[in-house]
Amino acid sequence: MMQLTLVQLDNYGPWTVTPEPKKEALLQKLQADIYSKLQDMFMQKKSLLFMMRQDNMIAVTNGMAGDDHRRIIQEVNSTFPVTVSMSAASAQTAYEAQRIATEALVSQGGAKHGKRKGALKFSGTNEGIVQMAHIDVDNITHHTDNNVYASYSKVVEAQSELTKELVKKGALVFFMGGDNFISPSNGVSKEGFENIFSEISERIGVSFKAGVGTAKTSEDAVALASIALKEVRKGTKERIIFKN
Ligand SMILES: Nc1nc2c(ncn2[C@@H]2O[C@H](COP(=O)(O)OP(=O)(O)OP(=O)(O)O)[C@@H](O)[C@H]2O)c(=O)[nH]1
Ligand SMILES: [Mg+2]
Repeated sequence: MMQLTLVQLDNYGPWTVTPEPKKEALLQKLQADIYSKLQDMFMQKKSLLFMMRQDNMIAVTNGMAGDDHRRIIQEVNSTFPVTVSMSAASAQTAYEAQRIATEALVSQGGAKHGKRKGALKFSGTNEGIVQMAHIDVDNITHHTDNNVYASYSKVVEAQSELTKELVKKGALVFFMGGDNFISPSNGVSKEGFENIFSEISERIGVSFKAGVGTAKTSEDAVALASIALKEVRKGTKERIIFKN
C-alpha cells in the first residue's frame, strides 16, 4: 500500500487576483517558500514532497499519522499569507491513492471554495511498502552543450511520455530537475519499465535508465533507487536495477 498526501493551497486562484493581479515574481517566490517549508517538514518524517503544479503538491507519506499532518498544516498556515489543506489516502497504486485523496478533499470544499481553510482528511493506513523509481535520461549533456533550449524541450517531451505510459500501470511520475524523474510506482515490474522505456525510445528517440527502490518510507526507497541508478551507470549491461 502507498500512502499519498495531496497538499492544496486554499482558494489560491482568487487570492492571486484580489484585489488586483499580484506580481508574478512575488507569487513565484511565495510558492517556492511554501514548498521549501513543506519539504523540510515532510523530510523530518522521512517523506518526500513533489512540487507537481506548485498550487497542488503530492507527498508520499507512508509512516505518517494524521497528527503529523495536522502539525505541518498549523505551522505553514501560521507562516504564510495563504493556507493549505491536506488529504491523505492509501491504496495499492499511487494513482488510486491520489484519486481517493482528491475526492476526500473535495468533500471539504474544492480548490476555489471560499471557506475551506486548513482542512485535513486522513484515511491513511500508516504502514505498507513504497516503491520509488529514479529515472534518468541517457546522455542529456550532449543536448545541453549543443542547444540548451532543445535539451529542455527533450526533457519536457520525455516527462509527457512517461506520464502517459506510467499512469496506465497506476504509477505517477514527477520532474525533479536536470534530466531526473521520480516515480512512485508500486506494482510496476522491471519488465513493465523496460516495455515503457523502449516504446518511448522508439517514439521520441530518448532512452532512459532507472534505479528502483522499495522500503517502508519514501526517504529510504528513494535512497535505494539512487544507489541502484548509480550501479546502472557504473555497469555496462543492465539499464534498470531493483533494490530493497
Ligand atoms: N534533482 C537531481 N538532479 C540531478 C541528479 N543527478 C544529476 N542531476 C542533474 O541532471 C543533469 C544531467 O546529469 P546526468 O544524467 O549525469 O548527465 P547525462 O549527460 O544525462 O549522463 P548519463 O545520464 O550518465 O548518460 C545534471 O547536470 C544535474 O543538473 C539527481 O540525483 N537529482
Ligand atoms: Mg542523464
